[in-house]
Amino acid sequence: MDFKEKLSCLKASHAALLEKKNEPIYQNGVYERYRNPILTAAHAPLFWRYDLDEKTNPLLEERFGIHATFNSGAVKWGDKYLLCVRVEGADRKSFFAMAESPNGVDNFTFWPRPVVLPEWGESATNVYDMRLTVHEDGWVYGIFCVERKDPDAPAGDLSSAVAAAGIARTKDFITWERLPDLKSASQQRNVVLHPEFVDGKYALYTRPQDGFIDAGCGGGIGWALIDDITHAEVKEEKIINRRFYHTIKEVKNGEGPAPIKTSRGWLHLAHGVRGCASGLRYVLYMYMTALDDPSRVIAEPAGFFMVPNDEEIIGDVANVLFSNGWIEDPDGRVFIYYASCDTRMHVATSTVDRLVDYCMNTAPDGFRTSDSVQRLLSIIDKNLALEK
Ligand code: M1P
Repeated sequence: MDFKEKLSCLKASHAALLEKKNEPIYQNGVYERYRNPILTAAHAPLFWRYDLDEKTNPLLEERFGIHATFNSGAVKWGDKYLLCVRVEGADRKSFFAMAESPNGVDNFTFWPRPVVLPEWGESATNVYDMRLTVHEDGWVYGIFCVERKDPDAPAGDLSSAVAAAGIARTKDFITWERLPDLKSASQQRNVVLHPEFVDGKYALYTRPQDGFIDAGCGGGIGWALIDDITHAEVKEEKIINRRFYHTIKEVKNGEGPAPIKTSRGWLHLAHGVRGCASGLRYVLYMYMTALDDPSRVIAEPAGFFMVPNDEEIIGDVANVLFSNGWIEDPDGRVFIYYASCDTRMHVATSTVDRLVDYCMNTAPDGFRTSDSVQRLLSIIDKNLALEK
């Protein structure tokens, strides 16, 4: 095939991928999972990956490898479903790029250019996992992890890093104003801005951690009120959603997207991590907090909300589901955007009513096998009584 033929084949298969229709394939009453990943590395525009000039690239070779598209922030903007996607190149560096869909479940298309994020402080080695919050102050905030090499790492240790929360804000997702990184006594990842002021202050869900990977004594998902978002500092932090022995969040947990406000309380989506023979296993779980105090947990179903299914279990970092974006439509429909294995993006749909019902009417964890049996027996007895 000559250059032109090769290029036209590439264009045809890329267009077919982007136009592919999606459909729900699994439902358990709480949510529907969709058949196709909504964004993969192959969705990245051809003009990102190839030099399309025959004179300089006669063999039509890729010049910029895109490896993965995952952990995306999400927002409804006008009539578009927007994702702020973590795109990872072949060089392991992540960057953000916006993608949009007309219906939230398929036809996701990247905007032509990636987000150009202004630097703050020492230039970041890596940035990732942006949570978007449409705040009542009128800005859309993006809080993301900023990774830099640990300056105190012993010579020869090329892995130790320091994680901090970077903060930027925008009104169009093209121009971003970078604010100073969150000042905190500990390292931070999975930091999320609450959409409303609380006691007249900005409020953050945090995840204090002892080291770059190790949540250590961090305890779980934290809560901190911030006086000035343009110089954000964690002065006091309390843990509102703890890790527990022998649960899906034994090793670590972290807030997902900004919570959704409902008439019964704030809906939260989070990830929990446990260790097993195949390494760390990341699953999604939900909880709710009080309307009058978003830091007070009022419901938390036992166990996971979603785990990686057969196809989702394999990827760059196996056994991982992670979500940092969801969208509530005015009709109450909720689009849950989640990534599998740090590799690709998926969608599941539900409604605010169904998610609240799930949180309020699924029994909480009793932390003992005997309690699990009692919970099961109460469902069985009730159902069997219906048949009499
Ligand atoms: O590889 C799984 C996830 O690991 C980290 O999450 P956490 O800080 O909770 O361990 C993040 O790097 C995340 O991006 C990644 O998906």
